[in-house]
Amino acid sequence: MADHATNSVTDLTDLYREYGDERLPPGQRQTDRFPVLSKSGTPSIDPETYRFEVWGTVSEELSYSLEAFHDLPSATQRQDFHCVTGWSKFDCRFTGVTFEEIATRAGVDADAEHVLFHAADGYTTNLPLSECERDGVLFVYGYDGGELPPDHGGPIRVVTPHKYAYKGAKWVTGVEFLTERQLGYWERRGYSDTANPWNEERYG
Ligand SMILES: Nc1nc2c(c(=O)[nH]1)N[C@H]1C(S)=C(S)[C@@H](COP(=O)(O)O)O[C@H]1N2
Ligand SMILES: [Mo]
Repeated sequence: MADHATNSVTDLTDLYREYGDERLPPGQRQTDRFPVLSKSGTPSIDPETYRFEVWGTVSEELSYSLEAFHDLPSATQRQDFHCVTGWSKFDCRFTGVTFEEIATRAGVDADAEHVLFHAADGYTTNLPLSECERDGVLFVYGYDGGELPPDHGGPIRVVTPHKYAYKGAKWVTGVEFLTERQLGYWERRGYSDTANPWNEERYG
């Protein structure tokens, strides 16, 4: 794994300023714990056979082993984390590979407009491409200087600090680029597709 100590930390905890004056979104309460929320428990993932794959409207489909993924250029960021069920955790330190890095390597087609993230537990979640192409959307494998724990989505999860956390797939196995929107697991079950915490976009 990349040496976290040598990565300088980019502070993204001020991104709330795009949406207003309050760092804590309305209706949220701050917690120092890091609760675990999963639709169906933590899947068992064999790090030897795990693959991180990219397909769809790209010029080059990608498939990384965990080892190869850890060798990609990495970034460490300080971010806040907002769960739609009402808790927020400030100042999470995440290390991983930026969305931009992966998109560049895949060569995203000009007509790609949407992204569907796939996960090992059958979970999916979607975002417009433009909402992925920004600082903070990170494929995370390190948390607070250590490995990302399995319950929190290790070996690799997505984080989306400008959205409720259900937009960040834990145990991510695939990134699919699309010309048309395809709704994810919770988006099909009534959660908001836009999911902006500062507008309290909780339900669709
Ligand atoms: N693969 C997968 N990713 C997921 C989920 C899930 O059930 N499966 N739950 C989502 C929800 S609703 C939240 S709030 C966050 C919770 O992340 P945490 O367990 O690390 O707090 O993961 C999101 N990503
Ligand atoms: Mo959630």
